[in-house]
Amino acid sequence: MATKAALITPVGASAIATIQIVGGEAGAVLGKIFVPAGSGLTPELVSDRPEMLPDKLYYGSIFDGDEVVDKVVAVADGGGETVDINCHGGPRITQRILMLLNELGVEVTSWRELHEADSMADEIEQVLPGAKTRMAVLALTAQCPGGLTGRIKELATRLEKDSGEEQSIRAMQSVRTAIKQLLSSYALAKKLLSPPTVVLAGPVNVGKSTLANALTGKTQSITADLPGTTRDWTVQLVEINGLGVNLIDTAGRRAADDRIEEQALARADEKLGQADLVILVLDNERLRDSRLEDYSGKLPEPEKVLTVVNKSDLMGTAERDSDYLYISALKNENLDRLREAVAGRLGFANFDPTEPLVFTERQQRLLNSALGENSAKAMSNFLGKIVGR
Ligand SMILES: Nc1nc2c(ncn2[C@@H]2O[C@H](COP(=O)(O)OP(=O)(O)OP(=O)(O)O)[C@@H](O)[C@H]2O)c(=O)[nH]1
Ligand SMILES: [Mg+2]
Repeated sequence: MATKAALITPVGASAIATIQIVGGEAGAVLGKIFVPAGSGLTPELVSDRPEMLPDKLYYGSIFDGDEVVDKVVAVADGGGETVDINCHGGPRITQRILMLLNELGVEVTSWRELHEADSMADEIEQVLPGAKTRMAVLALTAQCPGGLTGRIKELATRLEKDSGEEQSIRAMQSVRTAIKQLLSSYALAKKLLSPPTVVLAGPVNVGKSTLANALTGKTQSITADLPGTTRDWTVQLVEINGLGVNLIDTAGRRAADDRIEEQALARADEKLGQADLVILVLDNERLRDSRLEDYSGKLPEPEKVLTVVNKSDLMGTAERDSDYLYISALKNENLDRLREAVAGRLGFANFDPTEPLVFTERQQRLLNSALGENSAKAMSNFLGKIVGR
């Protein structure tokens, strides 16, 4: 295997960063650039280098020629195939050490690739730090030993039963159906782990920004009884029924007054194009003469548009159209129903985080490979790889 190295701590300035070298040449490569303190020599001049004992910390210097790049603490594992260099955490230092390693023939890569997960437990560990909500954490941690692990093991057992040919064909059929069902959960996992974009759109002055503030629980957007208040769009990460979403508030739509407003509307349209869901906010007046022609061709397909009528507190006993959800952003009315509707449109109506969830591309690939196999043994082999040994 080629010797590889990666920064395994987060990118950016920090007190300490760790660069890990993995592969048969890891120890030898370290020897070319690292000199333990006390020897007073540069790497080229060390002829009688004391052997670095495994699993011991060595304080010393990383050299580029005869120039000291950084004072570091290095440690090599028993086989000498993994070396950690704990250096100072300035990006220039870490980059320089990685460049030095690269010049010595080491392939510089990402920490993910350095430790490519081959089991679900590894994958959970890798994905968990990116989970933005409690529900995402619950869903991930539920996948091992239960959840997806449990389901995969159960499917493998079904395939491994030593029975007649006919039964084996039947088992494969039932496992295929179960796999297809599992594969459909991957879209949900992607949304759970990478917040979808929800855009607030609608005419001016209907209360989009007031609604944005109500959903985020902060006074982020300026609101005013002046049409055209919002210009640049804003984005906030909001939790909606356990799901993290990027909520975007945009400029209200009307015939633009000036060039700035024209630009604001163009930017709002750009966001509409990126939306996983658009909350189209109207008020009762706009609803009555709503022709929405100025949106023609700008809104995404109808399944991605949720129309709400705001300012219901001003409506008194006026008749309500059952096609729409009536809310009051100002008085906090029906916002729970709105949250439910948003979660529902994004596929999370009855989401149970303890149910099996396919949450990585590797799992998806292996499940697809299992689907394509024609023997129970080959299918179960792919399933085994998902769980890992
Ligand atoms: N009564 C009542 N007033 C509301 C409600 N929501 C917003 N408003 C008021 O309506 C006015 C406009 O609200 P904004 O939130 O600024 O409206 P907007 O849609 O963001 O407007 P633009 O940024 O101009 O497009 C403000 O005076 C709000 O206080 C509501 O539910 N009920
Ligand atoms: Mg606004």
